[in-house]
Amino acid sequence: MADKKSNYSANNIQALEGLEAVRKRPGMYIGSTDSKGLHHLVWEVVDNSIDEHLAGHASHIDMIIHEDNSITVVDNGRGIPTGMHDKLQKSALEVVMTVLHAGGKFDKDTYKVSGGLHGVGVSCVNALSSYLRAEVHREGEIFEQEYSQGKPQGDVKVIGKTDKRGTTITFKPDGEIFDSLVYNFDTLAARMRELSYLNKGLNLKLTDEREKEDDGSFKATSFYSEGGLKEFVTFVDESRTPLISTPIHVVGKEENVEVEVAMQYNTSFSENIYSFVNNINTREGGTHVSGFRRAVNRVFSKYAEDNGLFSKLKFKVSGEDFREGLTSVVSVKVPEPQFKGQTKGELGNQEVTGIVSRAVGEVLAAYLEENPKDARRIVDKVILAATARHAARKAREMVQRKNVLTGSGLPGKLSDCSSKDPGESEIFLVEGDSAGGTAKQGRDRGFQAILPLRGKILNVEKALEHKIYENEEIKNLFTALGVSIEDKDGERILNIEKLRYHKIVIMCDADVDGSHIVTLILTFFFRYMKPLIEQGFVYIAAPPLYMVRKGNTKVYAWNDEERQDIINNMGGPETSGIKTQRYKGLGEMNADQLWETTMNPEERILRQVTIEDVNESDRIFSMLMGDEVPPRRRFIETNAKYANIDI
Ligand code: 0RA
Repeated sequence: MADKKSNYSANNIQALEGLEAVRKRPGMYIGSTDSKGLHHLVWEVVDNSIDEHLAGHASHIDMIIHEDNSITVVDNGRGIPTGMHDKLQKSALEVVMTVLHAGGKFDKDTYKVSGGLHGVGVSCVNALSSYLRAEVHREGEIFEQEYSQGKPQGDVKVIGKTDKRGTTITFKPDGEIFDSLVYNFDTLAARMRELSYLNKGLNLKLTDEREKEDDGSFKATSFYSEGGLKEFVTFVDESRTPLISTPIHVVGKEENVEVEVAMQYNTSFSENIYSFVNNINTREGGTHVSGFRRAVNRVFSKYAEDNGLFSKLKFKVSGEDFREGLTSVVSVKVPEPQFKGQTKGELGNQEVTGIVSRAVGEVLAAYLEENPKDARRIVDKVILAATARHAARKAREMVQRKNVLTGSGLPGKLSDCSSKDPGESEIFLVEGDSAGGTAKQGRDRGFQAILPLRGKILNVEKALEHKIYENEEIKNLFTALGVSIEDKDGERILNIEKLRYHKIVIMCDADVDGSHIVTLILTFFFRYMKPLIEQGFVYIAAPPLYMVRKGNTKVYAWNDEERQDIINNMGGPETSGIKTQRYKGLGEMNADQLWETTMNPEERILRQVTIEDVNESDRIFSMLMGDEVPPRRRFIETNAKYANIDI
């Protein structure tokens, strides 16, 4: 990579705010001080390295997780400037590291990740680290400065000569700030994989010094993508069956906005859009996604009309139908992005809609003309989607009308609670009638309802939609919960205004079968009642695995460690004085025990189901519940305990 003579001068950096503010209110700057915030620190540093890549100056980024959970990020960019800052009479390096927002705008022509969503700068990371060391290779010399909680521990020192360029940042997150200090390899690796697809030609490497491989080397993984977004789409669709031979690829540029899109149709029923602005995942979409959808609707509608392909249909084809089974990655680079929405995960720049729509429309129209066979296959799929949606709507209306006719419509199997206040009411979805019976005896009927479900509920991932609404267990679920699906402008909307319980608790055996059933139920919620998960109404009960008994004393344990501790505390080892009972299922507990351990709000453990990453969850559900066996086996092998599905 050519080392362009940089036009940067140390004086371009403006001093803004002190770092005390960051330590006082870390949440304001990095979102939270939990594990999410902890990982955010890494991305703040990496974003700067990515900016160097976007500006054409860096080809390699290495990340190391050290044994003590400190992190090193190495890049071969230009290196943080080290010259004297006139106004502040300090090295620019010190200014970048200790002054909030100092790392900001230098050359406006380049797209900056760090000007986007994250953008609080590497000085924030410094403020929130008990220790940080910056090493810069620049203009033949190696510079170094160390800090503690953002405060320099000495001046910038020259510690040697070098023929390399780049920046190395090592930091240890401050235990006074963060609740959790342990980095997750998979979380870091997943984002680095994503970054490699988004930045083709960039080499990324992750090393974990906490873990050794069999040959004694540290656990490590590297990412590099030649094909960029096309490979991204192929990767996320690995467990789906493609409809066309290679993904459709769009590259365009207008008014300084760069557009890149890759899209692939598959035989599944869901739409998956991954969208990015300056490499940042925009989970709530925005103007770039609107532009993409607009182009897909427009181009396919016109193509189908022009060729008379919709002429026999007795109903309208909706936007949703055009996107069923469509996986796409929409990535734009915008010089000055505006982010909106609750989590600032939505692009607001209006001009981007038209730019993306034009770029995608042009390529897509040409593609359909040039590939008539693929075009036909896609249109057939769209017609199928429209037909299925029509049938599903009819089935749904039948079920919902029947409920109106039969009065309250509550299922006979439901043992409802007396309270009518959803805010205090809970419903337990229990596997099987026998466990259902125990739960019914054990519950507090004032606010706890029980709905037994037949063993394995329908795998909605494989069933046709109208079959789903005709399924007895699923009908019961809809009516018991008081929610319904309605059509609005051809899109399905879940109406939860009449939701009857604000805690929906899935209660299954703590074994492989039980977790399979939990997964089936979660798949259903994820596909058809996602807002209930998003709003935090869905939980998983955690029944104990063991009861340790000594005389009349009974203590429950939720894992092997706890069990051993209890045995030790009772003066262990296990004898006929001290005995462990392994609960294989809920059915082995009597009503009192079930109440005491799993249902009583004072004692129980409930795990709230959250969606951290919609797309990743989608991928995992299709894999776990779909047809392809090898990816599922791989997933289960790597996540096995029994697989704890962490969505
Ligand atoms: C300020 C200005 C320039 C680069 C950087 C900061 C920079 C920061 C980080 C953080 C990690 N790696 C980094 N690489 C560069 C522009 C420098 C120039 O124009 O020479």
